[in-house]
Amino acid sequence: MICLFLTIISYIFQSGWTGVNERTFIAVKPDGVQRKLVGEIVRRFEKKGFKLVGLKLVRASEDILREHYWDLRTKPFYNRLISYMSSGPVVAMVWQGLEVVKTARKMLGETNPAESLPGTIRGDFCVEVGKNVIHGSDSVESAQREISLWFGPKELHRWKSSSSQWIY
Ligand code: IDP
Ligand code: MG
Repeated sequence: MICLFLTIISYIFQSGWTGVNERTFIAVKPDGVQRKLVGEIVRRFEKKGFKLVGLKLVRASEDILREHYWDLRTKPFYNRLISYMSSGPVVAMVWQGLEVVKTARKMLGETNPAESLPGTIRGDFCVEVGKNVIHGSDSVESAQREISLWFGPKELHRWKSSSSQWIY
């Protein structure tokens, strides 16, 4: 009885309080797919220790893209951004782990590749802001909104990673 109680408490502590269930939405943009960067990008997130819980290759509809980039609708580059993002398939992913939103943004680099440090994805693989190969949610709230926009609940998978005890 005590063991069961301790197991439940430790599960709640691990998954809820320590934030290891935080999720972010990452998308390899059409230029990243065309330039064969999907494997490299997935490799970086896997090797970091994050857990993949959703992945699909999709040709995003204009409706999804306009909703996804709603905050930027008044920017002069907005229409160009929508046509860039709908110019080919994107690889949409959900990654999970402790502080994954903040860490993923660091792994991506700055919005403008010219300001992104070497070692970051944008710092290593692209040169211009209009073709910056990858998207990553900028906050936990945006991540929740973007994940529910791009993925249905059945497309997100709960699974136990055998390496998690070596990461947490
Ligand atoms: P983020 O992708 O780093 O979060 P945001 O400011 O949210 O940057 O912009 C979304 C996307 O819009 C960028 O990733 C980039 O593709 C595009 N973008 C942002 N600023 C410009 C610009 O000044 N010119 C052209 N495209 C831009
Ligand atoms: Mg953004």
